[in-house]
Amino acid sequence: MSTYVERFPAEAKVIRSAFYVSFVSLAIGALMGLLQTLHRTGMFEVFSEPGTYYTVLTTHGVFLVIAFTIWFLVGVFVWAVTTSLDRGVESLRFTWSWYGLMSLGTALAGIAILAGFVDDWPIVGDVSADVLFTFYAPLQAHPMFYLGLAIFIVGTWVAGVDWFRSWWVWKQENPDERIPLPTFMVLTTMLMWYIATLGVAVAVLAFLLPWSLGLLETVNPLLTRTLFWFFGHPVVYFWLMPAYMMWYLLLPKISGGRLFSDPLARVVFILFLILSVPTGIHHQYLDPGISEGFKFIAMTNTMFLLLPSLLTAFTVVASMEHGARQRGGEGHFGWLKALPWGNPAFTGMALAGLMFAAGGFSGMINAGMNINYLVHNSFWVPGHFHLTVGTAVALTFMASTYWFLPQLTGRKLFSRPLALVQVVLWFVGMTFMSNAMHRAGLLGIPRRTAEPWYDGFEFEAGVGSVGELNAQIALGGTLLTLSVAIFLVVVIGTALNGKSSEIETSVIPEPLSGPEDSPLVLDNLKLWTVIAVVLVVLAYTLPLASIIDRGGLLGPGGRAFPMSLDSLVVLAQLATEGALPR
Ligand code: HAS
Ligand code: CU
Repeated sequence: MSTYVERFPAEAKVIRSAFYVSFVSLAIGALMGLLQTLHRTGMFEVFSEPGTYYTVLTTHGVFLVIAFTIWFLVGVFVWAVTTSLDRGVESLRFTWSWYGLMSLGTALAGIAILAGFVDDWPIVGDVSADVLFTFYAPLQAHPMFYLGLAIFIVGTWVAGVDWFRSWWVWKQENPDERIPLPTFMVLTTMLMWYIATLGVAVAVLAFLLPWSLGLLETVNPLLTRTLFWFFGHPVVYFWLMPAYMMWYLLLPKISGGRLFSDPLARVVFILFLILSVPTGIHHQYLDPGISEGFKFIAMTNTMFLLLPSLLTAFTVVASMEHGARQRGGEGHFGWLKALPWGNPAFTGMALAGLMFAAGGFSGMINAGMNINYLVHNSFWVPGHFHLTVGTAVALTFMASTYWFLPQLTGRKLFSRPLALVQVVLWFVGMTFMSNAMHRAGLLGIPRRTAEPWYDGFEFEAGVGSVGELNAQIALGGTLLTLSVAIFLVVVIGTALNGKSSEIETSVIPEPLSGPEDSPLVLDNLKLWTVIAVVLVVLAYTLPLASIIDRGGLLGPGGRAFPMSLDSLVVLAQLATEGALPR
């Protein structure tokens, strides 16, 4: 019983089903990426109506960063919890129930977005949700979009309950054991996710949904933006932490070695739990209505948040080096040659890590309050996030699929060479595209515009010419689309492949420094959650209070009941003085 599907056939089916939704979303999103890259660079005018550009961009963004990523990671989390606790899920029915909720949510939100491609539907009229993946006001979507989003997020919450439940039951049977590392990573990620999604839950349920249903006349745009970024920053770690999990668990194993340090890995995930949320305001350095002091605090927290990634760079590279030396690698850098470069799962994840070093660097630049003024809302920002979510995460997910699929199906990977070409093509395509996007941003070229011709405005400077940059972006984007197409061919080919008995064991080797070296306090999830909540309260109470105070809960002039905190105070005074019925 060495492969996962032999040990847990029913769970393998859940994971496969999650992966397939993820891959369909990837296909739709990637196709939109191709249209985008050709249109934005003026290579080919794909749409003549500006509105269509936003429908394409929203489809691209939401299907990739919400559906592709989250569907994939819930599958990985089922794998991590069941293998590391060595027990199946407690109730398959319960597991399929969150799968069902997430599917319903995806379908509703997805249909609302795709419906935007047609102007007027018979009977229902205009249905659209061209609000981009940063769906705050004043952009407004059809209620079906917000409803779908809410159901999808509730689905992920229920999934978290499933994993916590497995852990609790396991704990009753193993009271003195440390939480196995993969489960520890899942639980800390989910705790972070519960805190982060409170922001988007309030934004959607209290404001955006009632507003799009016509129950509220107005909303306060700055408030919904701030609540969005309360969630919008930590969501990037919801994507990254599963990718890190694979770097910690699979990269050392495939390199032929063992994880360098279990305690360091635990520290990294705790740092993400406590620091991911109180930083969201670094997306709002240019928002009027939030004082500089609050922005400065967000910047300071962001700089602390670099730490877990720097620790990861160290731990993961050290583990790879250990593996390479086990395989006979020698010298200061000579060991790099001994790594298993012929294995697409390895090469894809290693290249994803290399690119993330650059993406992390552009993140540090974004995070500086003063230098952010230069790059904000420019093409630089898509350059940054195509290296992070678009490579560190997406390429890791695709590469690890090459390891997972044989485990989940008992079938041999279809064409290793093709898979290898796929991951290298992604790396090359992204090098062209993201580098040129960063440079284009420095020239002042904006992100998110339906008009790539910029009304004849010439963006010439020392950094390069627009024509050359556009050519690189279009070339890179086309290579990326080709890479996704090859990925899908390998996935489908594997699903159709014959069963094989030669699949390697799924057992993850013990770390060099194991849990016995980790201080017990690291496993005290309650403590870290309390600290995380306190930090969020400290970072967000005053900014939110001042936004509501200045702009009203529903915006200036909104039909809000408490127009401002001041008026609440006046009401309270009147009530205590007996002037108002209590
Ligand atoms: Fe970011 C904007 C700051 C990380 C995603 N970011 C965005 C947006 C997205 C995004 C989607 O402060 C755009 C949102 C929008 O639509 O407006 N980001 C940061 C910082 C980090 C960071 C400080 N971002 C990410 C990650 C993302 C992501 C991760 C997705 C997964 N970002 C910002 C800021 C903005 C922003 C501002 C707002 C910009 C604006 O003005 O709008 C840090 O977490 C980065 C830390 C990373 C490192 C790198 C460590 C290196 C490692 C590699 C190890 C190598 C290996 C391979 C394993 C310090 C871990 C070895 C291989 C061998 C062969 C040896
Ligand atoms: Cu951020």
